[in-house]
Amino acid sequence: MRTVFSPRHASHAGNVELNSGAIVPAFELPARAEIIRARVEEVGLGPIQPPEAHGLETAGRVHAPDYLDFLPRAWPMWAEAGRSGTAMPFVWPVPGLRRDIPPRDIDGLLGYYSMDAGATFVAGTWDAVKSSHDTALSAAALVAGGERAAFALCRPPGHHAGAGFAGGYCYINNAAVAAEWLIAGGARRVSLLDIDYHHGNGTQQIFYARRDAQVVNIHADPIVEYPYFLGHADERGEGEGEGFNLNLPLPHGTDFAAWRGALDEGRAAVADYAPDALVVSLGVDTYRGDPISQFRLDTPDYPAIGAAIAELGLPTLFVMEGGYAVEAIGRNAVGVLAGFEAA
Ligand code: SS9
Ligand code: ZN
Repeated sequence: MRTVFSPRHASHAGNVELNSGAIVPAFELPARAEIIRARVEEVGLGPIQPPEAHGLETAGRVHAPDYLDFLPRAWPMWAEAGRSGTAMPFVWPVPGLRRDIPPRDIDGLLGYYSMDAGATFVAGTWDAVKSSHDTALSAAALVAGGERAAFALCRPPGHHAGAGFAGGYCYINNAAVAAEWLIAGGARRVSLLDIDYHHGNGTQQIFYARRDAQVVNIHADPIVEYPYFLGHADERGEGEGEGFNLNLPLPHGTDFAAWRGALDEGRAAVADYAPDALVVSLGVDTYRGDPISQFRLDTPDYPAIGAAIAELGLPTLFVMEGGYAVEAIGRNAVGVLAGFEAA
């Protein structure tokens, strides 16, 4: 399996985040992608290639144009206001406040275009976000070109980013853009299977009213876990998309036996849908050692996940999402891919 990787991810560095009432170094950091890349080489998964540059036309069909315009402007506006460090919102237009007059000030705009304080900006953020987007599309092109599978080693991740907002370390929804591109290129139906610990609220929102994309999420129950406000089992899609969204929430403490049951249910839904391609949002924050998550999967479980996904027999694009146990992230993420390859 080929891996697409851009060293430009590394310019998104030094961010801080709010965690339990303190400002701490962001858990989503450059070493994550570097350790996965090193593991791809170590196990000989296949060639590693840089992405091609892509325009933002496809992104403009899953994201609001004004939101996409804001992303490259966020840091320059912050710097223009005389600030340094990490740009982060502190006020949001929740229901009861107005969204119809976008603010002109950077503090207002950061809140206007985000769901939380977790998608922060430093000087190199936009370049990394764009390279992550290019990585997803370049890997999608490998799959569209006939490869059985490809790995988009995206950083930053994407699955929390919605049509008009950033959040949870995510800016452009790489998996959604890739799926949209596959559909525009002739796929009649695409399934998105999100196995990150956190519900992929952005991906769900983007495709919620569509029947040409099925979204299946296996994740920690939002009643007790981030993102809290989406990801319940009764969310099944709307309009012509009704029946094409499946949420499989699981409790804190879930082990591989129970998780595997949800995967089997998700796989059955994908098989029923009979898509032309599969996009896997590959998060490995389900790992027992993850510092911000509470499932109990272990390193030997990840190849079994890859093998189970391979049984679907679909052209498959793996898109990297979360995973914050840095020392284990290479073994776990590449474990899924190697398990897929071996099946
Ligand atoms: C820790 C709270 C969790 C959001 C986690 C987003 C994971 C993306 N400060 N913050 S895969
Ligand atoms: Zn996650």
